[in-house]
Amino acid sequence: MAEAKRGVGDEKNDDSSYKYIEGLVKKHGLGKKLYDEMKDEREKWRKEKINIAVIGQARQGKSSLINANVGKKVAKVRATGVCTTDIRSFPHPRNPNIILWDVPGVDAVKFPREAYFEKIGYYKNDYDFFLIVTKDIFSSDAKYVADEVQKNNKRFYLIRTHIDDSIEKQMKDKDDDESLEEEDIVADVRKNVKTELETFAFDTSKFKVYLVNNRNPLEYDFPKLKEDICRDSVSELQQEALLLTIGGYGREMIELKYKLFQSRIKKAAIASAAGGAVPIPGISATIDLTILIEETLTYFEGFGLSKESIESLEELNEVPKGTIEDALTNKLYNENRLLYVVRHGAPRALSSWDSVRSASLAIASTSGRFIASQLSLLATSETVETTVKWVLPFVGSAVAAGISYAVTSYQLGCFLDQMKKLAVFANSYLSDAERHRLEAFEASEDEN
Ligand SMILES: Nc1nc2c(ncn2[C@@H]2O[C@H](COP(=O)(O)OP(=O)(O)OP(=O)(O)O)[C@@H](O)[C@H]2O)c(=O)[nH]1
Ligand SMILES: [Mg+2]
Repeated sequence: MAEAKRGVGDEKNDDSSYKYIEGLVKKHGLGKKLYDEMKDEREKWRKEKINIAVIGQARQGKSSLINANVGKKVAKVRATGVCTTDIRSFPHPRNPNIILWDVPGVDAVKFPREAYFEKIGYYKNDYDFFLIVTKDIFSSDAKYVADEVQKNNKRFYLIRTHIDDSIEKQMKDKDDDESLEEEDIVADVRKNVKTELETFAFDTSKFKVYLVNNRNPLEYDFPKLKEDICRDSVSELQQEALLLTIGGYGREMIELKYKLFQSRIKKAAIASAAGGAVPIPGISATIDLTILIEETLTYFEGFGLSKESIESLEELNEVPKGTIEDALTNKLYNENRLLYVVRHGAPRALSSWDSVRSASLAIASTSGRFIASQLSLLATSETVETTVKWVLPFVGSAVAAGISYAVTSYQLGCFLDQMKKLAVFANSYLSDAERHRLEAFEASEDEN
């Protein structure tokens, strides 16, 4: 095995990585087959089907929970009126293979226990996990559902909605001279829910209850809920699909995503190497650019750092439009001009073999030329050279392929590290915004 130092972003350049790449090159050779294989590998998560049942009695906040999870109003929310008791499905707008099912709870008349699982399409829809929703107390029916689900080795999450309402009501009801903090109320609700669950013989050391406000998925236990859903995934593919679709903020979430993106870098770099073997002068940098841009934009979206995500973050935090976006853009501009150009200037590349071969559209633009010039500087750097030496044994005489691998791997690694910092930055901004929200809330209480 070749002796070479690791390049930044090349953390996976260990023995198993070496064998993985060597095996792939032996099997497919360098070229279209390997390029396509690596593209399929990076896109596989989109085909992963996940059915999530959101279950509960009428008017508990099921539809609102679905909307809060997908970040869009897909399910109809009603304050009053006759509620429907049918089963409805809501494919995630960004990934139709992740489907949230709005499912009525056990009901003595329409959905009695004996026929319940048959009626809710449990066997047909093959739900992967359940979100059991209540705005008040969990009943023995919730326990019944949880037990059945567990028998089938499926998982469930207990969700108590309307925590914002509970806080508001208690604040209003308190005596004038009583000192009551929001945290006290939340702690109290937590304690009560635990006691209720113990009444129904739930093992509360094993199952937590997530207190949420469906009107703001950044608050209370919502981020933790998303994080646990992703963390509990039954396979890496399921986790990738969940992380890239339902996402979410929070420090832990950033770590999970960072690890996922690290594992994608190798696949992107191999694809680049496969393309780099094409003996067309000058094409190597073009190929790097195509894959590099697409992969980088995937990380931006995944981290919730796309312009669209930042905008909805501002809305949820009720900060003036542009506040977080401007702060983020300034930081990026000052700290990593190349990444700034990718986020703000690069057209989304067409990552298909044909577009790669017929020269990327991206390279024709001013931003594309800037990125390409930076990459060609990088191609001659010492860091890249050491990785090229490492990779050369299996790309043989195709030095261009080695350079493609090394440049893509190094540059994506640098971008990823910078994006992680940006995600942490946006996250800390969130905490500030949350603090402001609380201050505003307290001020309005003073006025009342
Ligand atoms: N304050 C607050 N209101 C909520 C929350 N979740 C839901 N609501 C409100 O509660 C009402 C019912 O919410 P839905 O999401 O329609 O509840 P549902 O369980 O889907 O109701 P049905 O489909 O009619 O059975 C609506 O007015 C929502 O805006 C929450 O966490 N906090
Ligand atoms: Mg509903």
